[in-house]
Amino acid sequence: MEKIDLLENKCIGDCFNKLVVLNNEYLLNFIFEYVHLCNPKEIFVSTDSSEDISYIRENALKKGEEIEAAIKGHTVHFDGYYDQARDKEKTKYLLPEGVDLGPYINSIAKKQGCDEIRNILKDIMREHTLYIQFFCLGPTDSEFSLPAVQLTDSAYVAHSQNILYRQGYREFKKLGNSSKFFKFVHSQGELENNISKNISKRRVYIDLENDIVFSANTQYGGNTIGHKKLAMRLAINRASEEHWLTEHMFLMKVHGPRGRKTYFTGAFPSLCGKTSTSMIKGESIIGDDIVYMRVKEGKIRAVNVEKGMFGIIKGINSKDDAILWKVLNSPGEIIFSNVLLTEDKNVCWVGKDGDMPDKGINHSGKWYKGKKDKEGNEIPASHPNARLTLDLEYLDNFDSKRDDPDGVEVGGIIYGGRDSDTWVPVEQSFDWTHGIITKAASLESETTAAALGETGIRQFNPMANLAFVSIPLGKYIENNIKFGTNIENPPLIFSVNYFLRNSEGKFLNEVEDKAVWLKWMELRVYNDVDAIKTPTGYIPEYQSLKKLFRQVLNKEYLEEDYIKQFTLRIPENLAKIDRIINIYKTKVDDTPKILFRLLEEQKQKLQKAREEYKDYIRPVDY
Ligand code: OXD
Ligand code: MN
Repeated sequence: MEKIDLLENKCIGDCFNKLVVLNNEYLLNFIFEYVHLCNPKEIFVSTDSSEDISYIRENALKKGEEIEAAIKGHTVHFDGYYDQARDKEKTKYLLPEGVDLGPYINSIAKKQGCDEIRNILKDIMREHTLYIQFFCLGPTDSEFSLPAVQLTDSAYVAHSQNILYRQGYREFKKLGNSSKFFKFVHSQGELENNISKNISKRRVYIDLENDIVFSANTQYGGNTIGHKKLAMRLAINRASEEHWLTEHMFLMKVHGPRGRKTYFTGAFPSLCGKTSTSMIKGESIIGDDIVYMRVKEGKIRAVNVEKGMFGIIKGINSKDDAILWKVLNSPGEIIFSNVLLTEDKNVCWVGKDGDMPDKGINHSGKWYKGKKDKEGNEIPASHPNARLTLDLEYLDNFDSKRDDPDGVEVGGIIYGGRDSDTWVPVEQSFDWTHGIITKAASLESETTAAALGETGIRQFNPMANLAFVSIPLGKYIENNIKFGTNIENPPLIFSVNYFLRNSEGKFLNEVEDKAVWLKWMELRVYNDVDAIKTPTGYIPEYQSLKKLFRQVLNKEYLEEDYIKQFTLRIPENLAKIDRIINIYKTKVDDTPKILFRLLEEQKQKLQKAREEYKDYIRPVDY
């Protein structure tokens, strides 16, 4: 038989048998189809065994996709100069005729897109080894578990996945002859100096009907690590069908008075403080990027979809990030990407303690201080989106509940973005629906280096999830509203803003202040602290913050700072509501009516307050 022969011939050692014992005809057909199309030189199939996991890591080094650094276990990988972030433009949904997901969701006609990607993938792996890996998204043996298979010809991608996701070969054994799993096909394409050469043919195409994502001619993790943002897009669709949620959120434990423990999730766009919040000193981390949430016995429970961190390294230093700093300076399995590697194999990045060396290797090749790119821009020593990839278990603040099959009960949900002029640093919504509409669905954020394109532009980014939403936006908002409305005591919903500035453009808060906001939110979950009711939500009283600043940061918190930070900016808030209403009216189909009603109500409250007070209301004036 052609199928069996082809696979058997290409499989290294006993790899073919590893596929056969899974006893899944559908899986075998899927693998055959893409082996036939991509035509790899050979195939390695990974089980959950430590030998298989090591084989992949060794291959990444042997093939030059990673370079060993000075500290044991540390390796460095480079993506191409123009392949440093998620490619939003070339990431498209393959939609059948007649299906339209709205203007925020980039798509291509299915037939045309399939033809295009098949052409690109044809024989693309002929010089490469294909790695086939099995993972479980969410904890294993759990209602949350989603099995997923990855086909990739990059040992770096395969290695990253082994660090970031729970092994799932055993889950596939349990699955039997089922077609219900996610599938990813990735090829880095033709290489030049180990860098994807055909960037103009970079594509990420998503087939929701068959739960497959194709990714080609790219190496950057956000475009290639199937189980991360590619799976997230499939899981948002799956969650919508099955009435649960997939969100772009951290999951952490906040420690309250008398040993109280409360779990929070938080949604922030990439590079806006999600990882740093989940890493706040004194608290514990379960995850820093993606959660699944389900309602179980009247409570919202959440799990970390991943087991590792693919975090931004820029700015990490011994003072602000002591836990990560320690890990980054100790032996252990860590992949650094797009950092600066010096001749003596030290890893450096912008914002690291100490002086930056003036030469080394980085994402531009041989680098020296002052080097410019083709466009005449000075090349920084490390890319602003340079990353570290490690297992969360390395962290001293790791919370072992990460792998609990039941997940953890969520007490509070936080939404935050990069907002220089509108929201106060922390605010609680009036209730679930008010929070989903005026905080989550109204989130805006200034663009960052995590996606290609200009940075610093204010953009609508509901739930910090716009880049990954795979269902009509109106439906996604409605799902979020419904999710908490039938629950007796749903989690409280908060907004935070770490990026508020004064009229001279100066930040009004210190980086570390978020630790205080977190403790205040924890107290609010139990009604342990009073708050001031404003037209937009509940804000802290000065006295409670003063006390918390002393307790948490041992810092004197001045009332004049509090006033500047918590002054309600009515013109900015009104302008924001108008922008948001306009977006939902003109660009989103089937927006739930309640969204317009609540935003209009909020507008009226703000207008009334403006008449009563003035444009800017100080918190001490209520
Ligand atoms: C990420 C992203 O890498 O959102 O997590 O870009
Ligand atoms: Mn993310």
